[in-house]
Amino acid sequence: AATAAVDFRTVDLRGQSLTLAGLRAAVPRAQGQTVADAEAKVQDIISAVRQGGFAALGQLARRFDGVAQDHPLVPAEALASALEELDPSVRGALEESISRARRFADGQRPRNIEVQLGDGAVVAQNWVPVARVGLYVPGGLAVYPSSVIMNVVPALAAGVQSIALASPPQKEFGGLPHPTILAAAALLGITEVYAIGGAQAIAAFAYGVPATEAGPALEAVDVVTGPGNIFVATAKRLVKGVVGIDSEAGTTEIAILADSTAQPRLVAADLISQAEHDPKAASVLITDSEDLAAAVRAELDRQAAATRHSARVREALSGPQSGVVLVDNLEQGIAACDAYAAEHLEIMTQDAPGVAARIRNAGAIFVGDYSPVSLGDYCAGSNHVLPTSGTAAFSSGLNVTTFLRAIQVVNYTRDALAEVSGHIVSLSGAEDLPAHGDAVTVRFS
Ligand code: HSO
Ligand code: ZN
Repeated sequence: AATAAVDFRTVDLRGQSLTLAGLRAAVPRAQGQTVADAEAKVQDIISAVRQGGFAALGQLARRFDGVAQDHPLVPAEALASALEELDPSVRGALEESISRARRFADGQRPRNIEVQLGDGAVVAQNWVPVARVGLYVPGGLAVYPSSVIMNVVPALAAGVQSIALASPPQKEFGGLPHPTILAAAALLGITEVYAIGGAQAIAAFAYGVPATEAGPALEAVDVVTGPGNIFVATAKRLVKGVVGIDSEAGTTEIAILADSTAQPRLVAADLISQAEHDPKAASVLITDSEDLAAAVRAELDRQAAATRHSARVREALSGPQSGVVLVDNLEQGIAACDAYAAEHLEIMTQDAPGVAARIRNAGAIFVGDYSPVSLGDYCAGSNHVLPTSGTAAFSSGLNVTTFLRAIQVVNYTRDALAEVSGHIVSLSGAEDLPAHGDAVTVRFS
């Protein structure tokens, strides 16, 4: 009902000295519907695409998207006309977003290095782009032209030569992806765009799809990236190893570490902004101030009632994955943030930059009152494709290096090899692999 309050639960960690494992178990998390739960369903989809190719993709498009489809490749004319018809203010915003993302991505490009380890002993490391990538742009409850930018810009900055993009077919647009997505792709010069959604898009990219009478083959890629729902994140986990992936960028999360100096109105607005994505989205406030927690609750009730996607927002805020975590002090707050490993972490405390510098686990960190997650979603220059559900403890948000490999190049002279040949022979003996040693000594006999 429109007047229902938000049921934002409390996890009270005060007075407890929990280990990292204890903290991890205590912080709010989605129950059920994890990547592991979705694996069986997603494996069926991947197998269907591998076996049935475009015919199977057509059946899945009918089943999940309600459209008839012979071949998912988007015609060049559709890309061109989407760009022509793009609203000028949206075009201006996309261009600014692209420009900032480009400047930051260019700055991210790692430098090749060369280290001299002795006379004539040189080891270098060269960053080399992968040949071909498949970028996924979601389109379920919302459409995400911003995600086109977040995927494409770092791939271009890395120097990737072949870029394919997929986004779900939309019934109301004749089975093509949303026109704003097509326009964003066209703006970036991307010409290979497919109307394929969800896990089936990830499978098509990973394994490739043979040509049919209806159209050309979709060539398999080296790396698949992009955000998505639980099924997309699961598909990426399942194809990892066949291809590279960025991270498991699933259902959105925001955590906010705030103290008594934070402004409840802003805290609530930011929690709601990400809850808007999905009824399963997670919004978590971590604070040592009971007063702030109470004021944020009141603001959540007020703002959630007034927002456009009220029902979705209330469901997200009231789920087990959302709530307030009460801590004794900032110290415990930082530990809770690290245990939670949020996709997005906002710091709204005194000395926000100092606190931000102490965080170890987060997909991206937003510092102070004027760096909301929405800024990062659209126009900061940072990337919004970020690891979710705790995977920020070991993976990074999408960036230029997602599309690069570091190739180490060894170049020793005769004298430089001679200098370490005795050590090689010793170690080859210790490992009972004498042919390794022989391969060195043969050069000097
Ligand atoms: N917050 C989402 C990205 C997004 N928000 C796109 C709006 N549009 C995941 O980081
Ligand atoms: Zn967002």
